Amino acid sequence: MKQQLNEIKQAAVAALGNVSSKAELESFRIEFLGKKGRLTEILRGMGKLSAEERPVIGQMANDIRSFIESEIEALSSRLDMQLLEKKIAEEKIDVTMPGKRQPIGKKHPLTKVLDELKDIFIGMGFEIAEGPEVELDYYNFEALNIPKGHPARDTQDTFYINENVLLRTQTSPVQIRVMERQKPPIKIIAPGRVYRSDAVDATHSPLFHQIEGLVVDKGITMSDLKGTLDAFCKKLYGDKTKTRFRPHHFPFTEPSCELDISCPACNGKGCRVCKNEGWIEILGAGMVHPRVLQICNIDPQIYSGFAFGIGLERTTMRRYEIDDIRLFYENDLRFLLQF
Ligand code: 2NM
Repeated sequence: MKQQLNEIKQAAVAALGNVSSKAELESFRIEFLGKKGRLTEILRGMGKLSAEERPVIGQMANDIRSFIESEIEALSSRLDMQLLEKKIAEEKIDVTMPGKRQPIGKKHPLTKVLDELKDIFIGMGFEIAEGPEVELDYYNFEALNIPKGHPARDTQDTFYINENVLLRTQTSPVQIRVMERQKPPIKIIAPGRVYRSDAVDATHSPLFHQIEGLVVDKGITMSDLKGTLDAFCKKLYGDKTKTRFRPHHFPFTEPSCELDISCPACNGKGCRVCKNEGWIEILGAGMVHPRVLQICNIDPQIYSGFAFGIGLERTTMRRYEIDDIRLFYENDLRFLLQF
């Protein structure tokens, strides 16, 4: 039996030398240590042995079993390691491969100029107010002292959703809403989309953007209007910029004016940019009509205010010498990548 056991050990060592995969290793284990394996067969015959022989053979069989088990264990980890190394080699990343270029986006020119305008007004202590683009007739017209029958109400100019609901034609309704719920002092700008039923051409679009400003407090006068807007123009167009206020008419302000700046291209001498005028119209403004304050429950005997409105498209077109408003909305990268 000793002889048989030694043969099994030698056979096991020889067989192990041919094992090159986990599957082969498992077959090997079953062949030698399995329920019907070669070592197990031998141990079954132990009953026939004498009392003296049995512990000696038993000890020897156990040693061989331990030896085979530890060989299996060692080979198993070697095979695992080989498998891992193979996997790592196959998954190697070539860091010299060219990467995928991620194009970096840019701000739309309207957004750039809007951000600039907002920064200037925030620097002067204004807060930013927002409101609905789908607005009530009341806030867009009635509360702004634009009576029924006024040309600005003409259905040709306004997109009506029904008799009482429309797309706002200015951002002033935002300011009415603020005055309704917030008592003075009020110092806000209301930037946003506005809508007018205009035919599209180089200077008209049914959707455009406005920034309107409003200041209401005790003792606000035309001097505050002039000083604030003069400072704004100098910040936007440079310190040398001169301003000129011309009388105008708006239903929601009294008195009203338009503001011109000296042409930044020629310093007022006259050129192509200002069409030889030397001046360029920038915005409309005025002292808030007492009736508008009254409607918002602000006592015009105690409070007064000024307001103004600037077109964002017009301002941006002037800034970058863009001659067609439609370029803003076409998303043509040849245009957009220039800013
Ligand atoms: C302009 C010109 C003049 C204006 C008036 C108001 C309000 F709500 F206070 F009545 N908001 N904006 C205003 C005044 C707007 O745009 C050219």
